[in-house]
Amino acid sequence: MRWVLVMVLAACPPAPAPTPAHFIVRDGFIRDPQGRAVVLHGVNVSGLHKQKPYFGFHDVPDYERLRGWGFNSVRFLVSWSAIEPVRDSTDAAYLAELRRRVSLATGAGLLVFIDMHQDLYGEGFVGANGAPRWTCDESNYAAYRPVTPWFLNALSPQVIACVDGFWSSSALRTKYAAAWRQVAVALKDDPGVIGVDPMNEPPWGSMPNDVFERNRLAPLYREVLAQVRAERPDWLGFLEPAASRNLGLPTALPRFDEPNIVYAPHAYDPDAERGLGFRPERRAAILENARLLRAEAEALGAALVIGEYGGNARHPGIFEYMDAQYASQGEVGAGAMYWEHRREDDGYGLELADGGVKPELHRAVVRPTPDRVAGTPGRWAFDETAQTFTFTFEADDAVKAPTLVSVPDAWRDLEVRCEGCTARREGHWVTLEATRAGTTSLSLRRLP
Ligand code: 9MR
Repeated sequence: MRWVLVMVLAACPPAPAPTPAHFIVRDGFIRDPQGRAVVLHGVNVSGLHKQKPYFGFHDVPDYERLRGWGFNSVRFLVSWSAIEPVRDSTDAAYLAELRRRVSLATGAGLLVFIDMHQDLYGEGFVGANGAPRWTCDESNYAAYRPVTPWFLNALSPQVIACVDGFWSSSALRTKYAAAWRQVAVALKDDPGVIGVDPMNEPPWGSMPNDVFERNRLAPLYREVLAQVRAERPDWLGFLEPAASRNLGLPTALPRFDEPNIVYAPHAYDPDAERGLGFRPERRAAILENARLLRAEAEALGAALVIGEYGGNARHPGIFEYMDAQYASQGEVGAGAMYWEHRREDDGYGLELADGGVKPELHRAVVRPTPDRVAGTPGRWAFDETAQTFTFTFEADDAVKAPTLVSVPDAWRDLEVRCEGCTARREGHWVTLEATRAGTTSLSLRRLP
């Protein structure tokens, strides 16, 4: 006989966030110290970090607002240009401010991993960011003529020259890893920082992308991991494929000997990225791509976190686009980080310039999501018409801590159905205790 427990739960005040300590990767998932699978569901903070002054508006109330929407994590952007604006000279004031800014997020109970960002090589190119100006010859910056959309500039001969210059110089790569060491020194005492994403959307320059991933990118990742793990041996490596993955080319990254690897690709629809909006018939392609990303993660022996997904709410189809992303993440059990937490009316920002929400975007992105799972996560999904979230997992009775599902605070009253578990509302979560090992199913319906 199967027992179905039906309850109506009301929201109650937040409980303290679970204390993070030592995270690992096992069987395709990040695991917390209690052995629970951790599903990162967060935002990128933010494009404002790409240029001087390298930080944005984000303060404690902003992070608390994100918590109230059910987010549990932040991909926090740093820039090599900010760390080492002048060759061989680290900006200590930047690193001190970085430490303070990151602590605002972790203090609000968010888990943080650090992304060293770049778009189009570096600061010397108009509209680009990442590597400091001194890392490439000035003649390249002078000859550069940007085109739109921005990412086509990856084909600029001058950008390619600088990218090739970086990948062919072991001295520059070592300096890059040394900049990472400085980040680790600055942040190593913060237990809420759980890992590093060594390079955003790595550009492959003029090399074949598979040769690049094997012979250039993987060695850089090893070098960066060695540097940061000298300070924080427990930090997870959120490793991205070459930026060519955004064009649909499968990754050729090799399996790493280093432990605790998270595969951290990005997921965008190419037409939407070109500003054309999202055609609903592209939903199947989003789902299929997520399956391929999970297969690539498995081949790497890694967990899967989609480090960026997002879109411009002014463009057609934003709800359908983000709904497809949510469905794809739930189908393959992927963590995912929205690009980006910014205030802007015409852009990917999660909020309007005045701090208001973008309703169509919000409806698809601010939804219940598994946070900690005492066992192996199965699928989760959301039925917009029925306003119902469903989630199944295989409960592991060796894991004693409860399963937590993040639920937006605005979901005041819920109808909860639990098969094989009991549930209660606690802070930003519905907390589940499995009553037996094996398949456990939860459904949450938002009551009007
Ligand atoms: O959304 C960002 C856009 O406003 C910038 O012009 C562009 C170049 O800096 O970067 C966009 O953000 C991208 C991010 O840096 C990397 N992944 C894709 C993001 C969305 O296009």
